Amino acid sequence: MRKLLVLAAFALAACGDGGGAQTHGLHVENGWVTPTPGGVNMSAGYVTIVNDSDFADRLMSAASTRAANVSLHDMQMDGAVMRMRPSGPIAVPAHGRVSLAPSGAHLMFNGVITPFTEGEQVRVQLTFEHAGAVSVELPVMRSAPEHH
Ligand SMILES: [Cu+2]
Repeated sequence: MRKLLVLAAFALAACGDGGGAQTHGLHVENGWVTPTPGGVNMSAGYVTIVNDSDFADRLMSAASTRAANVSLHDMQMDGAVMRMRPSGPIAVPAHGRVSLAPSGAHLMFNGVITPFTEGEQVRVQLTFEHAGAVSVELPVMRSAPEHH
């Protein structure tokens, strides 16, 4: 019975979906990706995921037509050295927010096809366990945008 109620709530949330990067009470803000100067074909992307719903969700994967693949990475200390490595799904608590930010979790673009240049937007599809696919346009910036 509880499961049915949860499903009904998701259906209601879907009806209220205003489009854009908001799905099931979940939205993405302050996103950006780093430029790929001179032959570099890797980029890091950062987003803040805001979950206004009563249900926890998880970011499962990311993809973009601009790169061969996009993976979820985090940073870990390896002795005295900070290294990045693939992470599992990124949990987004109910009524919570998670920030992917420099020195922490990020989206890793490998095999960037055409360079990411400052001032343009890179479309990225984020796939959540419950909210499904959320498409976002992330500006190419050298450093994090000001928070509003
Ligand atoms: Cu990485």
